Amino acid sequence: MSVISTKRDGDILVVTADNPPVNALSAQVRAGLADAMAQASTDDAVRAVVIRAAGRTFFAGADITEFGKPPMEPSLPTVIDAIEQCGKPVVAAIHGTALGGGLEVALGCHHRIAAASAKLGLPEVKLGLLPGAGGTQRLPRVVGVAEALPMIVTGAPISAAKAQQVGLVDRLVDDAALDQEAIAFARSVISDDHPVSSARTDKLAETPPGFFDAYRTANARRIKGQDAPQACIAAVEAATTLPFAEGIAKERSLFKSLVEGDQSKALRHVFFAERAAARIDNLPEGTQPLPIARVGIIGAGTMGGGIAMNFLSAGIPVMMVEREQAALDRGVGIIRKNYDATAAKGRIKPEQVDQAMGLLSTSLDYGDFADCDLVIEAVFELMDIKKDVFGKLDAICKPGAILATNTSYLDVDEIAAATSRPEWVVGLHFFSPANVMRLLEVVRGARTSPQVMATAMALARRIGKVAVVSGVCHGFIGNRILAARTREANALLMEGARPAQVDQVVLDFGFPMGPFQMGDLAGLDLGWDPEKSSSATIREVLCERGRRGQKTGKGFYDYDEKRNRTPSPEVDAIIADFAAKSGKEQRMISDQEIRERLFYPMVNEAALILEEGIAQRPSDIDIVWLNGYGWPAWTGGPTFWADQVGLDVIVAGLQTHADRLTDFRLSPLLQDKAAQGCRFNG
Ligand code: 3H9
Repeated sequence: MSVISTKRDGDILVVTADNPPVNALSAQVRAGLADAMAQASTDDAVRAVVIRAAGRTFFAGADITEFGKPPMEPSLPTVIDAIEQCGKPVVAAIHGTALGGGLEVALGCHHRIAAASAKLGLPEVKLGLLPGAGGTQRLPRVVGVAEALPMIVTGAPISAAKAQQVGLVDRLVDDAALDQEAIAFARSVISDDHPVSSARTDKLAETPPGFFDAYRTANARRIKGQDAPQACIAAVEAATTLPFAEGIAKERSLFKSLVEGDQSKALRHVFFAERAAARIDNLPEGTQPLPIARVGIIGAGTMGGGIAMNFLSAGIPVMMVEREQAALDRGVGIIRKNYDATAAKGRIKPEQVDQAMGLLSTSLDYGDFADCDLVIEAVFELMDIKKDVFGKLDAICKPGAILATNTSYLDVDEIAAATSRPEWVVGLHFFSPANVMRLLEVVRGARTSPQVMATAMALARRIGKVAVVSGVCHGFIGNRILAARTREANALLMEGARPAQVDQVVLDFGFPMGPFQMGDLAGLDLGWDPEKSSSATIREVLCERGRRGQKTGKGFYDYDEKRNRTPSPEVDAIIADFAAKSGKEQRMISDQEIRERLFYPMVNEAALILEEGIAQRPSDIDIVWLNGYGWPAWTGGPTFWADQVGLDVIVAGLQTHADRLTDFRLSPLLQDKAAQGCRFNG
C-alpha cells in the first residue's frame, strides 16, 4: 500500500499518511504529499484538504535515517511551501505526536485541529539540529517568540491544550472524533480567508526589546558548548529581523552546518543507541515478559525509597519492608515529601500524590512478600548480608517471582547461588537518586532466564527508565569504567595536579561535575569505616580530618554556606605529604595530558568490557555513561567519542602514558581495531 493515499469526502480531499511506525517524513512520504497537493490544486471538485495520519501518530518528524545521505527530492521545505500555497484551505488533523518536520507540516497548513491527547513539539535540538523546514520562522509567527523560543531551544513538546492556549492549534477535540471533526472544520472554513503562517507579522511585533540577549544570558550555562541551541536562537532571532524568505535562507544554512557537524552526528547516534539498548541479544524468539502486578522492596532508605517511587508513579503497588518501624516511618515520610515537592512545582497534580501513596504498603515481615511478582533488595552492600536476604526470599516468595538485587558491584551469580532458583535472579542496578536518574543496569547472571531478562527490560520501559543489559563483573558497565577514571584522577594528584585542575578538565569536556566535586557531593565517607581507617589513602585522611564532603562543609574543596567551592590549602598539604612519602616526583601537568590520562583509560576499559561480553554492543556503554554519569550527549558517549578521536590516536596515547597508568592492561580488542583502522560503532 502507498504511504500516502487520498480519498474524497464530498468536496474535502482527505490525505492519509501511513508509514509505520511513526509516519516519519521519508522521501516517499514527501513525494506522496507533493502529489496529493497537486491533486488538490487541480481538482475543481476539491474545495478543502485534510492531512491526517494513520497508526499511532501524526508525522513524528523527518526520517532521521536519511540524514548524512544524499538528499532526495522533493525536500520537506518544498512540500510545506506547496501546502501553504495551495489555494484551498488545508487542515492538519493531529493525533499522537506532531514532532519536528511533522509540526512544520502542520505549520504549513492553514489550520490545525488536534486530539486532546496529542503533543506538539520541535525536538530537533535533541538531535543537534534546528527545525530545518521553516519551523524557526513559522512557529514564532504563529505563537510569538516568547512561546516559540523555549520550544525550539529545549525541544520539549507541549500538550494539545497548551498548544490551543498559545494559538498553535485552532481547535481541540476528543481523540475519537478527530477525523470527523477535521472534515467538518475544513468544510466550515472553505469560504474564509485562510491564514498563511509565513505571511503573519502580528505576533512578531510583540517581541520585547532585548528579548534574545536576555534569553542567551539566562540560559548560558545550560547551553554552553553546544552548537544547536545557539543556532536555534540565531534562527528565531532572524525571524524577527529578516523577511520570511531571508529568514528561511538563514535557517537552511544553519541547518546544513549543524547536520554535517560532529555534535549532531553524536546526538543522532545517541537516538538510535537508546533504542538499540532495549534489545536483548540471544533472546529465544517469542519470549514474552511476565506480568508484574506487585513489587516488594527491602530497605526504606534513600535507595529503597527512590526505587519504590518509580513503581508507585507508574501505578504499580509496592510492599516495602524494613527491620524497624522507625526506619519505615522515616522512609515513607521521605517518599511523601518528595512527591509533595514535585506537586508544589506543578509537575504532578496533588491527587496524584495521594494515588501514589495509596499504592504503598509497609511491613516489618518478609512474609508479606509472598504475593509479590518481583522483590528488589536495597540493603547494605555486603555479600554475606545479600546472601542471607536472598536465602530468606527464596523460602518466602512464590514460584515464578523474580528476585532482584540492587547491588552496584557485587557478584550477582554468587548472590543467585544462595537461592534454589538462580534463573529467577537478576541485578537491577538503579542509580541515585533512583526516582530521578533515568539509567537502569539490568544485570544478567550466568543463569538468569531469558524470560526474566525480557520482563526486567519491559518493566524498565514501563517505569520510564533507559535500561542497558550488563553481564556480571565488578562494578558492571558504569562503575567499572568510573573506577578507571578515578584511579587516574587520584594518580594525577600524586604527580602534581590539583583537584581543581583535574575537575576543570572534566568540566571543560562538558560534564556537569568533575570527579572530586562528585566525590564531595556523594560524601567521601561512603563505605569508609572510622574503626578500620588506616590513613592509607588521601580520601581516608580527608575523612579522618572531618573533611567528608559537602555535607561537612569541606572535602576535596572548602565550601561556603552557599556551597560555593574553593581549593583548600589543607588538602594541598595532605596531597603533598602523600606524594613525598610515595617518592612521586611533582611536576606541572598539562590539561591535555590530564584529558588523555582520564579519558583514554575509560575507552580502554570500555573495550575490555566489550571483549569480555559484559556489554552487548559499544553503544550500550554510551547510553550508560550518558544517563548515569553526566557524559555530555553532544559528544556521543565514550565509544562514539573514541571513534571521533580515532582509536589509533587513543592507543598511541595509552602507550605514551603506559608507565604512569595505574593497573593498566591494554585491551587487545582496542589494539586490533586501532591497527585495522576500525571504529567501535559502524
Ligand atoms: C526533523 O524533523 C528535521 C526537520 O526539522 C528538518 C528536515 C529538513 N525517523 O521511539 P520509538 C523509529 S528531525 C526515523 O521506540 P515511541 C525508531 O528508531 C526529527 N525513525 O517509539 C524506532 O525504530 P526501531 C524530529 C524514527 O513510541 C521506531 O521508530 N523528530 C523516527 O517510544 C519507534 O520509535 C524527532 O526527533 C524518525 N523521525 O516514541 C522525533 N522516530 O523500532 C523522534 C522514530 O527500529 N521520535 N523512529 O528501534 C521520537 O521522539 C519517538 O520515536 C516518538 C515515538 C515519540 C515519536
